[in-house]
Amino acid sequence: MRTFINEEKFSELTGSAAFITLVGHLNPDGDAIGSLSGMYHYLSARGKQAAIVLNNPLPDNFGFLTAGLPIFYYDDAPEKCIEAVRRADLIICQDMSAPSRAGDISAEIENASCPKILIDHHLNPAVEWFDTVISDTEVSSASELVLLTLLKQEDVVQDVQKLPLECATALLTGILTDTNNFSNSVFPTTYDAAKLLLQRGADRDFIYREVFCSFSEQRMRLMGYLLSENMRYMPEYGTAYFTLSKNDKKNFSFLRGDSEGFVNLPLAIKNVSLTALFTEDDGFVKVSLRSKGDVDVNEFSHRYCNGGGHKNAAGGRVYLPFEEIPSYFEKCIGEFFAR
Ligand SMILES: [Mn+2]
Repeated sequence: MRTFINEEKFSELTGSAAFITLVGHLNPDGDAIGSLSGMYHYLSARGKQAAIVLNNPLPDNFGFLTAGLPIFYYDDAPEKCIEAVRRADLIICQDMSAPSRAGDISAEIENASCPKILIDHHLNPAVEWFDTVISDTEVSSASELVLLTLLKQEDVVQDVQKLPLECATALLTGILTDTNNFSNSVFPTTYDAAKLLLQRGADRDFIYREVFCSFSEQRMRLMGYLLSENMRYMPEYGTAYFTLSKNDKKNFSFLRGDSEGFVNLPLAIKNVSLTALFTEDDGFVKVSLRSKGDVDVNEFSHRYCNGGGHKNAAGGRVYLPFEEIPSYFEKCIGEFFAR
């Protein structure tokens, strides 16, 4: 659904700002950093000063998008993040539906008096916080929506060659990651966007290698262990899930980002249409959910996991002792599919 598109207002607000602060969601993913890095390179080429503010760093395999950028993480340097928000003439939030999704910097963003823009593809954008909202749920990613927005700017006017190469690389990375390499959330426009970015010179093979083929041996062994030892299959509900404990992480020298993509694996089982990965954290259990077809994990997460997202991809948190997760989840699944 297109709730609101206003490229003219985007043009006006970015045109009159000298320093622009770009913000993405907590636990940033490839689309968050792809869309932010893409926007950063576009604004830089237009002579704007900009900074990127995130709650916490990304997995190392996205280092090729962050190297050399003025990017601040609240976990490492809260004062730099606060300064970047306070000195901004304009704040652009991307790949997040509300300021609260930014993590510990949220209150600063809400209190900032400068204009704010939202560019996002999630359901129910919190429009009340923003001066203009560019929202479309029928695109693959925030990165695709950033591309559509930039193509309409008067210095680009549908000529993708006018965008910096680094911008094209970053936006294609966001599309590749949010669609899991074009396997989900792909719309006809997504291929058009990818075509334009390739024509601009983005190197798909390079991006694929960096993002999907740069993990450690230990990560591969952890994946094998989870699939063979921890995965539980509930054929009567077309559901498969696994758990990742702190102990498992320790045994396999877990690094941030190592479990990225694991939740998708059981979807390769013919009968499975809902998968979940539960990861033990401090004081809560992180939940990742994926589904095929009409099974709505956004709804599942709202009902049982204190979260949400998209129909076929959602996240959340459960506040239960880790060992109680299997019985809780299996009860929820029985209830969810009984309706
Ligand atoms: Mn996204």
